Amino acid sequence: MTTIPVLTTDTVLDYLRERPPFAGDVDLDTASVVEVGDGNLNLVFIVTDSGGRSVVLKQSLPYVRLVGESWPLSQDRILAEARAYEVAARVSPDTIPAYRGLDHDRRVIGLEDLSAWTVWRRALNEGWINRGAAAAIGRHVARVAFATGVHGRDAAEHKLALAASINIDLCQITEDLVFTQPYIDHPDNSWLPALDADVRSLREGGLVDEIVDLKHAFMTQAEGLVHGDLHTGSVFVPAGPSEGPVPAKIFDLEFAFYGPIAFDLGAFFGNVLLAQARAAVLDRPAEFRHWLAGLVDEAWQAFEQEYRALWPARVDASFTDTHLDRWLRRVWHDAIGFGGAKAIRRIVGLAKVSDIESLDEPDREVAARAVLQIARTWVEQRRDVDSPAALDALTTAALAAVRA
Ligand code: SR1
Ligand code: MG
Repeated sequence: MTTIPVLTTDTVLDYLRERPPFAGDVDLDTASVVEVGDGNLNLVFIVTDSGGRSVVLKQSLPYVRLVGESWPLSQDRILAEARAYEVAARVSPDTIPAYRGLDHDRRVIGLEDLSAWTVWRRALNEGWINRGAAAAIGRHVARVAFATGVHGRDAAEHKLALAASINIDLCQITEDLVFTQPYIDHPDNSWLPALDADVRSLREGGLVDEIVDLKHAFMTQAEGLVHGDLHTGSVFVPAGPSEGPVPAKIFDLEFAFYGPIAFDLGAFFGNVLLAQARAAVLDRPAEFRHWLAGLVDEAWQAFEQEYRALWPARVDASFTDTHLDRWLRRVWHDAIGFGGAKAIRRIVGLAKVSDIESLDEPDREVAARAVLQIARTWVEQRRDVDSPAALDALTTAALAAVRA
């Protein structure tokens, strides 16, 4: 594996002097640099000048940051991210940070600085309401799905783009961490001792068979370009609570590949469940809990509405309206299943989430147990849950028991 030299806070300004397009209108003579990457994989630098102008640079490290150099990982993942930003910038520019392009040689991309915004997971942890952000996610997924799938794109172009977008290493991470490791004895798994019986019971009954069905769909259902890791830590919202609707900006696109459209929606649903479990054990105000309970509906309605609005522009008229209805129904059911799988992995496997991990241990135990139980129901009963209201009824009833 070729290793490309990594940037440091000391070398970023000289690097930008060689690459004026990234620097834009930032005055490099007065600029300072901070490294702010708090994700699991990469370096993220913010460069800010004395006039407050700024730019973000993201560079892939040659290893998994969360684990260290013992887990090498190709820096080519930034190429997948660049491809995905190029598509999103074309079809959904209002739901991503402004994209400034790729430096292929150094595996760096340039992005708009959104550090005045907040990562949505942090806002949810604080108990802030951000109306409209889930709808932005639904619209984003619909636009990218339609533009890159065979409904909205010529079949030959779809096949060529699919072939050019394989993302083997990062898909393997998801296959392992989401669909395999939580259900076997694996050294990267961990959970509270009090949850031992809960975790062991995941391997009993029919859950594993359902999970491998979802894994198979993830590995084979190359419908369109998906984000691949669309959790609430991959979304910026304006900082602080808000009364009116807010925009949302989706970032961290390095897991992008041609996969099931339901996977991105499911990733979001599963992370809403994690936020709901936190809100339940912390006994957050009813307004916040009710708003959380409506996020799956908000995202799904926006997705369906946007996709139906795009439908008249489909490139192949042989796709009937009945096919659309059936396809949407299948995406809905699969999204519930993927949501359950994505929630379970955050309790059992490598790469936990602050919604749960920042709770005191007694609350963490209760919240984690609730997530496991509800997520299992989502996976096992997904084909019988016909609407967001039905999913919410199931989830809210289980969470009420937690609060009681
Ligand atoms: C080893 S990477 C662990 C996780 O970080 C990313 O955010 C993905 O969710 C991945 O599964
Ligand atoms: Mg990420």
